[in-house]
Amino acid sequence: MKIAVVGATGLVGQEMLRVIEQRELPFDELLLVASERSVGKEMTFKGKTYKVISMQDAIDQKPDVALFSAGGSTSITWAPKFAENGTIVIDNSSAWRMDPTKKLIVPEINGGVLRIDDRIIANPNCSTIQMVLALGPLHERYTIKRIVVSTYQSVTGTGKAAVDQMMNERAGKEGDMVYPYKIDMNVLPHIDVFLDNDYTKEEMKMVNETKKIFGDDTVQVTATCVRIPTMGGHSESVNVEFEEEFDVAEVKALLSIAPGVVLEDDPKNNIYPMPINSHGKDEVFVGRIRRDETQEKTLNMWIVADNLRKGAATNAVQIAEFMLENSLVF
Ligand code: A2P
Ligand code: 11C
Repeated sequence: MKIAVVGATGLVGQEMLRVIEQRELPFDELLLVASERSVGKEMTFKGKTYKVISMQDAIDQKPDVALFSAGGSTSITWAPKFAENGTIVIDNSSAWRMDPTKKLIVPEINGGVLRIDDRIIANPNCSTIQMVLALGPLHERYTIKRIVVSTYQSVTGTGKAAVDQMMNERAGKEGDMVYPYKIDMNVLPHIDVFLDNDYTKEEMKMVNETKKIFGDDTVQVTATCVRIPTMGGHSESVNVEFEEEFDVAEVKALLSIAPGVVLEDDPKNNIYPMPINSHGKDEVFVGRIRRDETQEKTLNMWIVADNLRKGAATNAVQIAEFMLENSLVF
């Protein structure tokens, strides 16, 4: 088993390496790949020193699996070249997610659709992953009609340069601006680019990816995605209307046994999910579960996860684990 981490020097790439180590993903050989700028740079992993190699060198070494997190345009250019050479590409960018010939996977929800001939597999957007993981068991039981979601997303979702912008602002230093405005001590209702319908691309990812992962176009989603000056961990306020009536105690019971979900819901003792507690964790945390008193069959909840872990690196590594466990890698 030869694994390549493409974008190994980036925030998600670094997290992928930590997840590979912590989850003990088995491999015989590891290739660390980044842009020409980083080729030759030395990186240490599990006590061993590796030299960063180029995309072409990585292709020539025919890895079995390549975990990509190097941006959409890099994926468009390079993922097919790896795939043509027999490598299974698990791609964290938005490049292939809505391509009808590619699967969009959260293993706990729809891993079962993966097949041995899948060559480019898309990892969903971080804010979508944490939402569908928590809502999947409820959709199965009560059938979701409509989701209204507002997000509170960390600067780590944008990458290293955004973390630098926030830290420079905090230190009163000059530096490059990644966002159109200051982010520290501010809130930006703007993630990714604005589209013709005045929603952002991030908001439409939540709409379209949710339907694709659930395999159900009838699920209505409307989203407002917001960047807040937090360091690690996306939070979501979710209002969800079901076809069937539910019982709040049963909702909590379902979530308490849902794979990858941790219920943190004890308001009397101030127990609820917070991004600061999600750092470095693979689970999705759910709390503030309560009936919407203004509308029938409708629930409010609060969902938090480390966007670099389950929202990106962990989910990608879990797709690789799923392929291995189900003999879908040859
Ligand atoms: P590099 O460090 O050499 O620029 P982040 O989102 O945290 O900024 O990380 C982006 C990752 O994608 C980095 O590892 C970066 O490598 C990598 N990357 C960016 N452009 C390319 C490219 N054209 N080919 C390969 N890797 C790339
Ligand atoms: C953010 N969700 O927090 C984005 C990052 O489509 O994979 C990931 C963008 C994507 O800014």
